[in-house]
Amino acid sequence: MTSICLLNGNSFKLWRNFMDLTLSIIKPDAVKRSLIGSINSLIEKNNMKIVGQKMLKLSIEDAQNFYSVHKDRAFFDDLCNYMTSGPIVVQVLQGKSVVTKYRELMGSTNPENAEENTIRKLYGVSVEENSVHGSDSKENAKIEIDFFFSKREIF
Ligand code: IDP
Ligand code: MG
Repeated sequence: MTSICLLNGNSFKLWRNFMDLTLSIIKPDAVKRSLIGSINSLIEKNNMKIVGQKMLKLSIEDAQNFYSVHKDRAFFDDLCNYMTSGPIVVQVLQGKSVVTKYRELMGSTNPENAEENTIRKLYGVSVEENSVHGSDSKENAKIEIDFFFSKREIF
């Protein structure tokens, strides 16, 4: 009986509550080089589930809002120009401790310092064009997911 209960809808929703969500962005440099499939494959091989995904192009205002935490940094204008230079893929990832887990798979901000087999080591071009974004905390993950997704777009 227990195993049947574990499979019913309510129990599935309860189980989902133990799984975290994070926001991932496949940045313009990676989309331009046709790396969406390769990056998604790494995400899935590492037991993170893509539960929301769409391609879009940010306006300059979108980029400035999304990266407002960096507005006083010297690289802010360049970063916003780069993030609006082409389409991006925004994704919601689900998994146990997925915020930390995806940050680990991404690697360090500067690809030169990133660990072997991380996305940024494999595909990053420079400290700016580093192929992917991932939320840095559970709190920011919620804010960033809400920035891009409505509830009906997350499965
Ligand atoms: P993160 O993406 O690893 O969390 P952040 O410090 O939050 O790194 O920076 C946001 C983004 O800004 C980086 O992913 C990168 O694209 C860009 N960036 C960060 N530091 C620099 C820099 O020193 N020069 C140019 N771009 C930078
Ligand atoms: Mg960051």
